[in-house]
Amino acid sequence: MFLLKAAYWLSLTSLSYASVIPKDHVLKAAPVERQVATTTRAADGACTNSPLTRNCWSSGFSIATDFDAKAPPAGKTRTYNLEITNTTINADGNGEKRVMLINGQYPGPTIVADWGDTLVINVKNSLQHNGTGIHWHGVRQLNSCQSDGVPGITECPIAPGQTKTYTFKCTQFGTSWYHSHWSAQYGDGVVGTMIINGPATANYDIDLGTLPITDWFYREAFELNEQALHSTTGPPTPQNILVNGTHVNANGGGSYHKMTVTKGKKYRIRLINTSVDQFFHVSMDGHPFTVITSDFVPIKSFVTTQLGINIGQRYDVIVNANQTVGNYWFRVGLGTACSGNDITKANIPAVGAILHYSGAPDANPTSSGVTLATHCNDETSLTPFVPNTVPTSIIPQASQLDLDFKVTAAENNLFHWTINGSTHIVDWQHPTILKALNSDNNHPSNANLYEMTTANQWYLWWIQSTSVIKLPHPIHLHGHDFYIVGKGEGTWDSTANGLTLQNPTRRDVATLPAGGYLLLAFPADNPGAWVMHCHIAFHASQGLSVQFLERKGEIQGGIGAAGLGQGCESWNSYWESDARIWNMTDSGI
Ligand SMILES: *[C@@H]1O[C@H](CO)[C@@H](O)[C@H](O)[C@H]1NC(C)=O
Ligand SMILES: *[C@@H]1O[C@H](CO)[C@@H](O)[C@H](O)[C@H]1NC(C)=O
Ligand SMILES: *[C@@H]1O[C@H](CO)[C@@H](O)[C@H](O)[C@H]1NC(C)=O
Ligand SMILES: *[C@@H]1O[C@H](CO)[C@@H](O)[C@H](O)[C@H]1NC(C)=O
Ligand SMILES: *[C@@H]1O[C@H](CO)[C@@H](O)[C@H](O)[C@H]1NC(C)=O
Ligand SMILES: *[C@@H]1O[C@H](CO)[C@@H](O)[C@H](O)[C@H]1NC(C)=O
Ligand SMILES: *[C@@H]1O[C@H](CO)[C@@H](O)[C@H](O)[C@H]1NC(C)=O
Ligand SMILES: [Cu+2]
Repeated sequence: MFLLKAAYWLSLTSLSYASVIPKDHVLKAAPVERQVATTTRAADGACTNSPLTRNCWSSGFSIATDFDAKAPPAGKTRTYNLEITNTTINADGNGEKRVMLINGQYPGPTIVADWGDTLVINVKNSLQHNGTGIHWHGVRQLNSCQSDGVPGITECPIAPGQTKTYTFKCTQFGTSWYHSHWSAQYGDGVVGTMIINGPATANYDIDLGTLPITDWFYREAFELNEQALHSTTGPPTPQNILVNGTHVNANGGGSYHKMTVTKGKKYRIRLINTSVDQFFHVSMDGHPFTVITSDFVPIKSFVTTQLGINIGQRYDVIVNANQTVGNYWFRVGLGTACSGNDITKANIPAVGAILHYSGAPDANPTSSGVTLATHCNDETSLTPFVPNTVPTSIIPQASQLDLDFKVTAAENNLFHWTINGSTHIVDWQHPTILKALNSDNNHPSNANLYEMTTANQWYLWWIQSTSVIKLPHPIHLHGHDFYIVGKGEGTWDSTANGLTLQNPTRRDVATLPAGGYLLLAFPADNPGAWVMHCHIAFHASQGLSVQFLERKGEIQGGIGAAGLGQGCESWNSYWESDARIWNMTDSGI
């Protein structure tokens, strides 16, 4: 099955491909089957990236490059200015809702760079009464942890009126998003998408860009978060979903997002789940997806009629516009096995968006499609294109992190998740890396801090649910991709049975199965302080998080550090002044 797929895209590259890519980059090619290209453009003999040679990039760099080892060295510097303001928006025609937006847009501007470029992003906090901090989801931040954007871990929050500059190199390529990491704030609109151009494992003609899918609540995120913190019946449910920032609503208003295509071309669509609390399943009527990435990791491409996407996860897919000219539904189904959503009960034509062929009438589709799944489990068969092996020796050294919860009746039934008995609460005024740079090793127990001390040693983290509340949790790691060595229901038996050490799935968000375990491995190859947390915003606020302090003595003053102390001075003077009208009520992240 896979051989055919590999042959498929290799067949679309020119014969001179092998002679221009350095030898260690030449793929073990399966017998090449000739196929008719869907585009009129010819293959590029120089092996630069083009519709028929998406596996190429530039001299010495291709889809076969080990991006842990190197990235194109002399990239451009690209500068973005983002300003967060307090405003209102009517995203789905249901009426104005109070939000916090980036440059007045929802989603915020798409940040675009090439593999190897350096991004310089100035974030101005123009809110009157909130701090902020922006995290560039999935970006490795190699030696630039000061730009990871997690208040209380890698910075003090940006105080009202202040600007912070984030500077980092794009060592990987693909699709991602950025969002506020300051309490519940991203649920109020502080979200945008990112594209880092690079090679790909299958060919396409046109990049349609990012397609963020999110749950949409009619009430404000901070208010919902308070409700979730003091609820024993679980978080509130959303009233709608938005595809690329828009959708119809249950009362008949709003509009569908439309993607226009030309028959005969192939399109890349970058799917991102930017939800606060929704697992989605997506499909395109009559158009199977060729999946080429999971998060920032290129995978051996495969074809599927539907995909499940958990919060924070991304899949880049290619759609072949080879059907009869017309309109087709892009369908979004909810992982109703793990969450509820009012929109599933609404009498609307479909939940999703429209694939519109040029030349077709402007109308809602009448197409039909596959029945979408409702489970909340990750996709399987995600095989990284560049293989890696996790050493067997780490299995007996697995560090257990037990997941449970506690309810404090005396604090109005405050609901907290615990990891090894402790709820993660950050200290906005004393971020971990500032302490590390000041050689202050005094961390409170609710810092949930685990050290990774040995350079380049592999560590295996065993997240084990021990809770009577059995829910799937999308676990996200900063500063690294992790390798998913094992997962399952129940308790891991500590043996190697059923584990994957040869080229396991590699990504930055993985779902902990309900009531089960997740075994995540990664080497200590990036000094910094990196959080690993559940990406359900309500659960992160309820403390479902830990931080890894990795090689603390080697944390770089490096790029971005100049602002760290100054940022804390500004924050502390705001936080200790009368200008502050609210307290922190959650974990802070
Ligand atoms: C946003 O504006 C509203 C209405 O003026 C105000 O009540 C709220 O405090 C503001 N929020 C922030 C974070 O500045
Ligand atoms: C989503 O919207 C943005 C901004 O309008 C646009 O650039 C992008 O192409 C859209 N994505 C898709 C897949 O249609
Ligand atoms: C996004 O993740 C949430 C939470 O797990 C899930 O409920 C939702 O279905 C996902 N959305 C998509 C489009 O996969
Ligand atoms: C259309 O494209 C898909 C995906 O590449 C392919 O599986 C299918 O066979 C094609 N159908 C036709 C009618 O060419
Ligand atoms: C968490 O607690 C378990 C059980 O007490 C213990 O074995 C384990 O070492 C702790 N985890 C870490 C990373 O310290
Ligand atoms: C914030 O917390 C402090 C200490 O608990 C308390 O004195 C103060 O009244 C609180 N402020 C607000 C606005 O809730
Ligand atoms: C942030 O602003 C929202 C209102 O916009 C408010 O509910 C929340 O308490 C604020 N949080 C802090 C810690 O200032
Ligand atoms: Cu969770």
